[in-house]
Amino acid sequence: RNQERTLAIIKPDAIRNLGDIVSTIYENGFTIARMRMIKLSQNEIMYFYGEHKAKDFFPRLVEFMISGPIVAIELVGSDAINRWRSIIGPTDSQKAKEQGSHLLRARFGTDGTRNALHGSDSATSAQREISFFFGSKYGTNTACYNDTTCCL
Ligand code: YYY
Ligand code: MG
Repeated sequence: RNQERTLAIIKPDAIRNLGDIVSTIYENGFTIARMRMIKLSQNEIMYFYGEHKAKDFFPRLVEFMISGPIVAIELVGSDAINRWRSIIGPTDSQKAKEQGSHLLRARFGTDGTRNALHGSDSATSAQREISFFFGSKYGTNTACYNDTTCCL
């Protein structure tokens, strides 16, 4: 009922916790449709987070996200978009720690940049972000692998 898809990302600071995070995903009744580990280029991260390019934290965010591989996960579940965001908690991991030690950003994140996990914020974002990493169901993805012009 009300099945949705959303994009989760395990960020570079939480890759070592992949196992615990996958367990938590299934404990919360989600299904993993697709998953891939990838190290994105600077241009690819800048494109992915394009909505934030004018923010003061953008350079810090980009540097962090290219510091190591990430794991992109297409999640399926009821009310998946909002429910995944409530499971990870607020953007700032310190705030997450105040709200509850079970929150994934409380468990695995450090601060407002190194926050362990991503979750799409709307159906429109989810569709764009899933396509970025996985493309159409059977075709190739639209993410640019080698700094090609689609990214900037
Ligand atoms: O959706 P969410 O990830 O919770 O936060 P956004 O406001 O979309 O920001 C995206 C990303 O940018 C956030 O996960 C960490 C980083 N960031 C930051 O480094 N410093 C901030 N003050 C705000 C966000
Ligand atoms: Mg966001």
